[in-house]
Amino acid sequence: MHTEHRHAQEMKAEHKQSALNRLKTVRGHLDGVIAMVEDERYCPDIMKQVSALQGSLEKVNRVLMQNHVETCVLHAVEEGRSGEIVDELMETLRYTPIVTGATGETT
Ligand SMILES: [Cu+2]
Repeated sequence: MHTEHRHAQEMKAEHKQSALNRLKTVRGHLDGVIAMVEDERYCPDIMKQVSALQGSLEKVNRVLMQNHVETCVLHAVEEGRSGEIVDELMETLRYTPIVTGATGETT
């Protein structure tokens, strides 16, 4: 049922930078965790780092969600496509445990 979405709205520069910075930090962190597994480090220590990575990725989604609301969603509402965008938002919430406050942190 998913259609390919064009990103008609440019990302806000601050959100783009924030998302990129966070993702690149995750990449470096992930390399460290891979090295931990290769070294057969203590399992709970590795799990702690994986959990931290998951939290970092949730924050990326939070940034992307904020960008999406501030650009695409507002634009869609202005164009009178409210129903369509609400459906899409509800679908998007599946990807974001952050809406439940699971990560407990704001950016
Ligand atoms: Cu968007």
